[in-house]
Amino acid sequence: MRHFTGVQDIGDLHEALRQALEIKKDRFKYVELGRNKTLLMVFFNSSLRTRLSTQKAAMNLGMNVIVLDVNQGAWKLETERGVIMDGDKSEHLLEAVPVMGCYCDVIGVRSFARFENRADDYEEKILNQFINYSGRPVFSMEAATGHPLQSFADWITIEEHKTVVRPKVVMSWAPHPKSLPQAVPNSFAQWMVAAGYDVVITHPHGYELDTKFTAGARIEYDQMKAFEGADFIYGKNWSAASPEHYGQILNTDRSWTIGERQMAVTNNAYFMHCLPVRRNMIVTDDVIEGPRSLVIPEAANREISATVVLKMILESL
Ligand code: AN0
Ligand code: CP
Repeated sequence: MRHFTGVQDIGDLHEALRQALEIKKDRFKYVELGRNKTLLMVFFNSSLRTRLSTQKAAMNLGMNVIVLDVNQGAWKLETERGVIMDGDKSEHLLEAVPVMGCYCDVIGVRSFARFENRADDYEEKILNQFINYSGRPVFSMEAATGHPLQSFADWITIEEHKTVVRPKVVMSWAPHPKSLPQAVPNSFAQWMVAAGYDVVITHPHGYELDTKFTAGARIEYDQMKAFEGADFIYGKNWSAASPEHYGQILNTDRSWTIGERQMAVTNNAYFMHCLPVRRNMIVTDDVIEGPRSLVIPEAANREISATVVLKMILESL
């Protein structure tokens, strides 16, 4: 695997899971693989888990790590061609990216949807500029439309906790005060369908995700109906994905906040969320603190998914 931008890049899913469980038993098994190799992590947006878990993964593999927070200390970057750069941006991405490639062997990029232009976001313009101009293998640390390292970790977590071969996995929209990207729900839906689970997505009207990511999942607009018999509940907010309302908040109905009322109709489901989460907007204190909450094991598995992905990339160098 050279680049990692989605589930399609990982190859055979069961082999990936086997490697994940192997690494979980012995995180330093491949510590020689990354000797004298450098990972550059480039952040256009904030992060806690991705930053720490990916750096830890690189250290598991013996790599050196450099972190660049583009908005803190680097030059402000222009991303459009043809712009007369007489404003506040001092450098163009088309020089900055190949320069970054000079100092490392692998690049991880976090670059959220900007909600300025749907086509640019859905074409993954920034991530693709890294792929096309850095000369290095590139992996997504959450780009405009996907967060595959998160979904891989979520999948490992479900495999570790499921009690039936094909669990019912329900992803539920929940309210949030700010516009959030569709990256996490897109990747989660796509990865869960690829894993062969019974996948249901529930959200208010207007929050339909792009079918490129949700094909194979069922949509149920009635949240309580969707939750019936669920084995896993995945809470997440996202903003509207449609061209007419792209990036907008269309609904703030707090009856969608996931609490004991909804969890009561599930099959004693586990609760999952990628974090960071706003309590009592997305999920109540009781549910997230309850015995069926998997939010911490999911975060722990981010180290494992990142180690597998970096290992596969290092093996391709
Ligand atoms: C981001 C999002 O929803 O995509 C990152 C989640 C991993 N969340 C926020 O910006 C709060
Ligand atoms: N889940 C996740 O990616 O968290 P961060 O935004 O803190 O990295």
